[in-house]
Parts: sequence; structure tokens; C-alpha cells
Amino acid sequence: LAQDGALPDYVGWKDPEALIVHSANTLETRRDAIGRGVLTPSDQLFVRNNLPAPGNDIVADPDGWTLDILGAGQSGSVSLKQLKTMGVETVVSVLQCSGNGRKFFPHGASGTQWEVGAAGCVAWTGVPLREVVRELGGVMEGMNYITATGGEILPEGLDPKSVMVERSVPLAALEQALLAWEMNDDPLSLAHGGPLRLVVPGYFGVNNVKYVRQIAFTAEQSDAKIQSSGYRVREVGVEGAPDQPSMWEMPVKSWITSPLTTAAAGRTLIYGVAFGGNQALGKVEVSLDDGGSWAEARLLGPDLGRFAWRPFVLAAELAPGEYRVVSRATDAQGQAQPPERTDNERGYGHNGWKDHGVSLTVA
Ligand code: MSS
Repeated sequence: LAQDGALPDYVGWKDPEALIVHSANTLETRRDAIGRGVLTPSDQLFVRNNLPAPGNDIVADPDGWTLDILGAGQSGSVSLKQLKTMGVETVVSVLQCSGNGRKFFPHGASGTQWEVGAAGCVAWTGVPLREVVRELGGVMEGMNYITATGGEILPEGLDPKSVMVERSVPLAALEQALLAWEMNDDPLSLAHGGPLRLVVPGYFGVNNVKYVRQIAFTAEQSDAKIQSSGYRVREVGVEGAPDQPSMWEMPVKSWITSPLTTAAAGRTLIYGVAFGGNQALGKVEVSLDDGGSWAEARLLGPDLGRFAWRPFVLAAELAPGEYRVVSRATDAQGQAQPPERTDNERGYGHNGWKDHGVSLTVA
């Protein structure tokens, strides 16, 4: 297990300087490590596992990995080698944990105390799920969800439904879902779900099932705990239940990445990242007085599509003093980040701009 912030073995190839080790299963990208590039380097990307990762042997022979597909015209098993002949596409998307920003909830929401770094933007290469389904004769009638099962070996002596990672997303996500075997042009690492991962661009992290073993088109959502009562938004003090909103589509969000505490008086470039979630990004504004007045920031390129984030920059002339620097993004549909968080039991989905600001001393 992680001691003194040391990296656990399965992520030993990561950059320790860029990461906060919360536990062996939860590593966060430092706010000051989120750079000005569009893509997050793989060795700086956050990691979150609900269960310990499987052994490294599962990535030894990627092409031999098999995926079961149920609820299509012809159900059955396909190998990764076969999937690689069915189509290929590269999609850049923000991977963000449902609990990113949990640290800001005043009721002390239980779970990893992520600040802003349970998120990154990476390029996924794989076959669009819709192409695979087309080859298999389409989705069976009456199916409403894509239900994906992770390849973990489950701990013994526990009800499998209480621990398994099995997530359902609405069938509409078939438009963008990808079965990915590469991340940032490298074979998908074990830490990020190799050899094969379901990626649902625009949806929260939990729906991007790693080491995916089975994809089922289903009429109902999974009855695994992680779907039925986990990742449900409800008021503080309330238990999770299937009738509450599930952590699916991500809303618009942004935060400042530099400077974070101090700056020299004069011309200062203020940087951050912004994304529209399941929508394209529209614009980003920055305020130096906690939302009193706003100026539009410039988006840095290139634009890698609807699901990618954009670094942004604003040049500001700063006189000595104290500043509360905040950013507010608006998606292409005109939906802007709200000022406040919406308090909820597990601290999910925080996109309020106030908490994500930084207090700057300029001297
Ligand atoms: N998958 C599996 N298989 N398992 C686990 O545990 N987790 C989740 C996803 N997927 C899992 C999976 C989560 S929860 C998240 S965030 C993500 O993943 C992360 O990713 P990375 O790669 O970064 O680690 Mo929260 O919403």
C-alpha cells in the first residue's frame, strides 16, 4: 500500500511529482501540474479504482482479451483482435470522477477528498460501439441501456452485486461510446483499464468501465449496487436509491490552474481549463473580484472536439493587493456554471464557480 506518498506498483510508471496519492486506489493530479497543453500526459492522469486493479497479466496479451456482447442481433464473444478489424476512431475526451470537487462540500461528504485533479483530458483510440453493434445485427428491440461489466476478480465471501463494477448508461450514448484499446497513442495501461475499456465521452468517469468483459444491451439498468444506489445524487443524509439521478452526463465546468497563491505585480497571465461536458464548450470568463465583473478569456488551441477541454488564458494587469480569481464557463447551448455547489450526500458533480476560484496575493 501507499506509504509516504509513494506510488503503488501498478502505477509505478507515473510521475510522482504530479500526483497526490490519497490511497492505493485513488491518485489525484496536482492542480499546479495541470499544464497548458490540451492533452493530459498519461503519467500525470488521475487514477480511481473502486476495487483493486486486476493483475498485470491481463495486459500481457491484449489481442487475446475477449468481450461478451449480449442483447444484440447476434450475441456472443469477440476478441480484441477481431474488434480491431471492425473500425477505428480517435476521440479526445475529459475523464472526470463524479466526486471531483468533493473537498469543497462543507458537510464533509464521504469518499476521496478530490479538489480539482480527479480529471484530465486524453485521446482514446478504439472502435465505436455502434460499429460493432452494426456488425452484430443491431441492438435488440426494447433495450434502453448499455450495461458494461468490469473485469475485476471479485473478492470472495461478498455478494457480487455489492462490489462488482457494472454500469448502465442510456442507449442514446451509443452515438459516442467507444471500445478503446489505446490512450494517448499507447496501448491502454492496466491503470486506465487495459486491455479494453468502454469510454463514454461526455459522461462521468464511473461510466467508463475498465477491463470491460461484457457489454449488454438491457431493458433495465444494472441491479449492481454501484448502479442502483451508488453514484446517485440525493440530499445530505439520504440513502442512495434507483429513483435518484444517476451520475451520467457531465455539465460545463472550469477552474484556474495558475497562478494559485501569489503573483508579482504587473502583467500576469491567468490560466485554467474549461470544458462543456456532454456539450461543446462555448466561452470562458474570468473575474478578479469573485464575480463582481468578468472578462472573456482566450481559448488556447487546438480545439480537439466536443468532449475535449480547452486551456484558457487571460492577461491581467494586477496592482498589489488581494484578489479572488474565479472562472465561469458556458457551454455551446448557453448553459453557464452556477455560482454555488448543489449540496448532496456524496459530494457529486460540483461545478459551482465560487469554490473553484483561487485567492491570490499580489505584491
Ligand atoms: N472501471 C472498473 N472496472 N473498475 C473501477 O473501479 N472506477 C471508475 C471508472 N471505471 C472503475 C472503472 C471510476 S469511479 C472512475 S472516476 C474512473 O474509472 C477513473 O478512471 P482512471 O482511468 O482515471 O482511473 Mo469516479 O466517477
